[in-house]
Amino acid sequence: MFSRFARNARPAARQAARMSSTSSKTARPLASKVTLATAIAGGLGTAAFAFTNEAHCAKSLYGMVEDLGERMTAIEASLGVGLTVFRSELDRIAAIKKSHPNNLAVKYFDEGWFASLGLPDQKIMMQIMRTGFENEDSGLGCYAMTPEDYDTYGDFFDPLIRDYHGAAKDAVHVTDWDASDVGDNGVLDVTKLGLPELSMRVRVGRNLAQFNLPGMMDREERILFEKTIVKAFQRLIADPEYGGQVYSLSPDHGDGPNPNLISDAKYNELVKKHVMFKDMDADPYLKSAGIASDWPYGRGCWQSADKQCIIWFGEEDQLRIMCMKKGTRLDEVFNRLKKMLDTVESIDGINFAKSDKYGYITSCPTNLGTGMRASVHIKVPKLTADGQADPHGNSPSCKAICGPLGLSVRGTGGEHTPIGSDGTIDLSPRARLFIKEKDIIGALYKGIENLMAAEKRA
Ligand code: ADP
Ligand code: CIR
Repeated sequence: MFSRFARNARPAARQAARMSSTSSKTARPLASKVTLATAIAGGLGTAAFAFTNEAHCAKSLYGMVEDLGERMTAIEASLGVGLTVFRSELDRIAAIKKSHPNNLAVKYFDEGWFASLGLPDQKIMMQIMRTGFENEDSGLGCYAMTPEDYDTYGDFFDPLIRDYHGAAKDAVHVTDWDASDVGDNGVLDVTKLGLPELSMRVRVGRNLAQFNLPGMMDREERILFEKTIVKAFQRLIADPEYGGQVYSLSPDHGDGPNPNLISDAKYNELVKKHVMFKDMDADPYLKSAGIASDWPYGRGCWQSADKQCIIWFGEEDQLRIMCMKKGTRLDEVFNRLKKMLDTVESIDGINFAKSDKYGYITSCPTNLGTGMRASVHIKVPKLTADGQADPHGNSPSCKAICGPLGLSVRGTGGEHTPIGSDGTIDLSPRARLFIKEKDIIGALYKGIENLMAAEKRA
């Protein structure tokens, strides 16, 4: 249920960003009623404190404004204000419930529960849902707008998350990177499976607790985030283990030029090399969610001198942190990523958003928990014969083999890109939540073994 305490607990820096935002996008509410009430109470409370110097006076003012907020919510709910304001969206959602039963967000959206929320929370819920009702074919259909949304709108999110991740009601996420007992005493060597060097990549999604998630950010907050993270990158650049440089797409920094700006040609070269992400503005799901807004402000990456460590900023999650190289030992990229993450987390001001129930917070509920996708590019020409010409990398026969094995298949340029003409696919375990990190890398190794056996049989 909507928790005013969760809303009030929104970190101060993010409150300030929301309150001071100059964005005119109606889809992005600047401040919820309770946020506003808190600010008013904060102002009044401070004045009262100055006059009387009695903490309980400020406290009782907070209480009064909170009570007022609750009463307003009750009045709005009983008048059905939200049901009128959002009638066309709600009708659209009701129609999609029938036409697209696999759209999970639409499936778990309950109009009666929505009506019980105050108008500011209804606005946020609509933004969370927008990608799902503007893109009826969504498999998941929603993105969180702030790290707290998973609690604040838990009545909606929790059953959806447990359905998507096939988890019991009481399952709690556990983080564990110690892969010393996985494979051959921690060694995951694909030459033991008869394979040559493969392109290997392990990434995690991370978000800083003090910022909104990318769907709720405005241009000002995206630039502020970029400046914050680029400052943190200086620690990596100064470290002989990493070094490297920052590549940024922000045309300017609002208050002056962007020293890390790269040309279009350099950007395209980095995309081709799998270093930078694709144009997010071309993704209808991210566009509807507001995640692609203000493109290309606040977008870029840092890459280490040896090119193996990369941190994206401003994509679907504020940060995607990854290790990537051609090699034979999966454990090497996995362990290097863990080491890099420990270094990043030790930097002042880096505080990853985390939930007791769901582990690391990500924009998309599919990535919650570990936020991890571990993948290899691997050649399976027989299994992909029916998909090599498909522009979105869809090979029904390869998917039929991989699905029951808990594996996802993508094209070699990432999600929704074609499979290589030689039958090369991007193979990764599907699970992210209620699974340990070490078991994901173990599952990738086992998955490669199973897939190669299926390719031999085909
Ligand atoms: P994500 O993995 O972050 O969910 P994508 O599937 O869009 O996102 O992939 C992002 C980029 O990473 C793409 O350029 C893709 O080709 C590249 N990539 C993913 N796995 C590998 C790999 N094992 N080797 C090389 N590049 C990879
Ligand atoms: C959907 O609902 O189909 C899209 N929003 C994609 C969901 C998969 N998650 C992801 O790419 N992070």
